[in-house]
Amino acid sequence: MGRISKILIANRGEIALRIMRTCKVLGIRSVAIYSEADRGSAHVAYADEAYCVGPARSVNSYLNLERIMAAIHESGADAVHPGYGFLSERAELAQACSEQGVIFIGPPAEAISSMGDKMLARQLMHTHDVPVIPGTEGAVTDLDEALEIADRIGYPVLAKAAAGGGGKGMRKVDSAQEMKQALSRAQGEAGSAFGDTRIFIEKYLETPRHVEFQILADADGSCVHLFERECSIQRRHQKLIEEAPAACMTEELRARMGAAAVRAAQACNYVGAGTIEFLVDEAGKFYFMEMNTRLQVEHPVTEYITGLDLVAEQIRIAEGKTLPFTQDALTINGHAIECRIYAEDPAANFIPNPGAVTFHQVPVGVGVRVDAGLQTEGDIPIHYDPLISKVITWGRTREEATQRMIFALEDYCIAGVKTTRGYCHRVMESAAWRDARLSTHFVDEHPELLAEEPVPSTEAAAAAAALLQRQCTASPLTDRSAWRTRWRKGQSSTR
Ligand code: MV4
Repeated sequence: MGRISKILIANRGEIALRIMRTCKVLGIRSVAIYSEADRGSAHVAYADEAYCVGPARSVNSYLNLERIMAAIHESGADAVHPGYGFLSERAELAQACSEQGVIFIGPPAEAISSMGDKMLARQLMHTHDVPVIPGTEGAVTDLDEALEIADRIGYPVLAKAAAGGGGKGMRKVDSAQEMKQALSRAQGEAGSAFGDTRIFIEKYLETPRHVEFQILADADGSCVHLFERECSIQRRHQKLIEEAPAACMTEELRARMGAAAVRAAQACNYVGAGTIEFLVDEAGKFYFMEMNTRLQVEHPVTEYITGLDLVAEQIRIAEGKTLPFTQDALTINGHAIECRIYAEDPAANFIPNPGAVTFHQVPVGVGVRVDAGLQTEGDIPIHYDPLISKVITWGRTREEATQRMIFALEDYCIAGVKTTRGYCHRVMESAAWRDARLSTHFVDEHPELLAEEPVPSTEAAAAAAALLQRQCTASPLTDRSAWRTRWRKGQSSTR
């Protein structure tokens, strides 16, 4: 450990740029890696140096541990930030770093492995007094055992892959008759996706909310939580809209869930930034679902309500510094919302719609932040996650943050690909969102919010951007003629 002076960012797109921005603020040099498909990407241009790590396909580049370790050595980087996705939750990268004397900006390899096994994590949580969903102790070994457990906890149940996460290898079972087929299907899926056929069974929660707690832990064993985010609006097991704090939260529940989140982190000797995901049922009971051992896509909403820079905190922790605050010093300020702008077609089950973004101008304003992977134009390659950017707004209240989001999405000018912008805008204007009637089934329960939208043309987006520009230049703050008139008349500026 010790001072970090050069960080290699083992990632691409908006998160690579986000991390580099903090590096710049802290006076740390940044090293980009890129695949052949990303040669012209913004994250390559923004970095102090950049290394090609292989061809377009992720397995050959952003997941290529050998090439990445070689880039670390060649650049002389003393630390690696993995971002999210790719190698961020592979214990191998953390392990390789510690063997090579490179600082991994993330938790110890052991914490990654124990939380990566969803069944092991469940057992660990149970022994540390963190509530888990009623279900099996370990893996189910045969059909009879599965039927017995399901009978005891009551149908419907969920068969989940031990190595799973993100909804893969998950099967709902409504009755005993369905058990045999559900088990073999879940096993088959888990086997081909993870090479691990172990399955466990949980009570199926009908309409849960997804509430997660951000935690920070230092190497001295101190741990705090940075409150919660609600991420119930998802499609294909991928989050789309998040907010902090959760609209359904009470002070009492927050205190209990926050304490459970801290216990969860301490149970696996966690160090760094992490997230404990919970499901909350209609009765307000909460259950541990999984722990994410990385910085998450939706971290900016937490940054807005706490005033912290989570990447800077990660770097401080990785340098061996102790947390600069205690739990008591942390408070929630206002409300923040994130809408993810993906190159996808919402009307076609949100299938990816990659391609060339021919025009891109992001909104600005008080309480508006945009983390984007490209500037005025660029490609959304087919090889990776089609996330283009994230629009994050802050307000004193949920209503103010929503209003700012509505205008920010209207001012977002983008052409060339179909995006989730319009869909997010309709969600923001819906009564269900206003009344915070949220659950993990939100997207399915609101088909009226889906709409066929054409691919926006470059001309239309450029015209919209020009109109916005005109409104800005016509403002009394920037119009020079208005200023001159007031100066001549000797008036003080009162507008
Ligand atoms: C559940 C559940 C209901 N009951 N477990 C989805 C992703 C994976 N990490 C676990 N998931 C779920 N587990 C029980 N016992 C419902 C889901 C779920 C879900 C959870 C959070 C956010 C969105 C979701 C969408 C569908 C299902």
